[in-house]
Amino acid sequence: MKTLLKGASVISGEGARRADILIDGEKIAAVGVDLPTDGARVVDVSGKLLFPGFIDAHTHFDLDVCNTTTADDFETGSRAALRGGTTTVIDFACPNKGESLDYGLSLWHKKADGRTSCDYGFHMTIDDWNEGIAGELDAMFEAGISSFKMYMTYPAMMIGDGAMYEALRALKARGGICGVHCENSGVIDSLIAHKKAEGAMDPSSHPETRPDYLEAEAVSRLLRIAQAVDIPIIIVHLTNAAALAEVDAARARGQKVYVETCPQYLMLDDTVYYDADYSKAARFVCAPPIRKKADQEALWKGIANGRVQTISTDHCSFTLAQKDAGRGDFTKIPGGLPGVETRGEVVYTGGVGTGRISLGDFCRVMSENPAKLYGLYPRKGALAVGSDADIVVYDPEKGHTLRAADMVANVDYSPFEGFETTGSISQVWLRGQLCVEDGKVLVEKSGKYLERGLCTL
Ligand code: DUC
Ligand code: ZN
Repeated sequence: MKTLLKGASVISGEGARRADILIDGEKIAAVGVDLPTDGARVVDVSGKLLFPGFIDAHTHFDLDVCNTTTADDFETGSRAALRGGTTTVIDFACPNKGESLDYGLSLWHKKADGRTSCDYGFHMTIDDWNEGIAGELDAMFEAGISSFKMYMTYPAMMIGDGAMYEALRALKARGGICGVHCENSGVIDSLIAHKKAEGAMDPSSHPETRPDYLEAEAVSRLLRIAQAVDIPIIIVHLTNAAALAEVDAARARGQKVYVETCPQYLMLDDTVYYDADYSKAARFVCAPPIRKKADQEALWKGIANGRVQTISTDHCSFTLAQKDAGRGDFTKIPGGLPGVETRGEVVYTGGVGTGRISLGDFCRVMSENPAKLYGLYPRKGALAVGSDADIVVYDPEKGHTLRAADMVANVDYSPFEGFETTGSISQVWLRGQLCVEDGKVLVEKSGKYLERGLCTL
């Protein structure tokens, strides 16, 4: 079955060009001006922008956090992703300390296989370092896992500097790459203890105990550890100008560093934590926390001048009832925000819509760079002959208002409630199948597990 998407602008990291796209089965068969119909079904997409399906390389579906489980599992989270133009997610398989990587991988396959509506892969979390884990790395690469995650905070998951050095050495030997959550755990714990002693238990204590410079300190330390290993590194969910300056310094001494940020750090500021209504403030609790307006601008500039490579969501959703667990103790608020359903339209609006970034920049951070970074390019991240026909049809003229009530994620609020979008997603194609049209999800659970190769960015 052939389909011809006719009359749109096709976007790549280089910018826009007028072209039609011919889909044959699951793949793109041709891209060019005025392609012949040749018996294909013709879909008129004139006036629209065609992007390679968005890739969200940072989701947490069906994850146990803070004595509860995320509101979105693979079924609801991936359906929300697809509705928002995301045709590939890479979620974090997360064995507990003491469990094997193989156990973690099998568990994540059980959570995801047969239930996921977009294509998916897994990063593997390394929260322990010993001979057993080291001995499992080759099998992880054979299973298509080429990227890993380590934490510099959260006692249940963090790994010390020495262990991180050893783990990075082992990854380097295999061409692997690692994303790291950077926050200074020890000082944050002390700041929390002081707030508790003062009786300052509201959500506003959350950002005050996790300041930007303690993220920057961890970024700086991680980058020196990566320097000792001589390995490229990814800073996940980087939030602020001081942390980005540490990346600039490492790059100036010749290190390869990739930076990911998230829509909440680009679009929201820390005044959200000071609402007198507990429920309104608690819904924004995530780590690292949302920062200042000046940090937003630094991140947008970083995208425009190529210092920030990708925007993922860190989608880790909890209902307002789950967020209620922290009334009277901000440390008990489960940390994380929903965002997988809104990333495309929010980033388009805040970036392209305001002129802060170009269409090419948008395509790079949403699709092309994550595909290269995580070993999926050019199967994903490109509208090119032979690539999977994962296509977002974006209508730049038809804005709308974001409302949680209209969304399919399993969560009763959106951090972007009431946000007016510039343009909207009108269709989403996954491997040649029209899966979303005008906000309706037409096809579910047809996602495939992706075995990934090495980073090519
Ligand atoms: N931060 C959050 O807020 N939630 C999930 C994991 C993380 O790093
Ligand atoms: Zn995360």
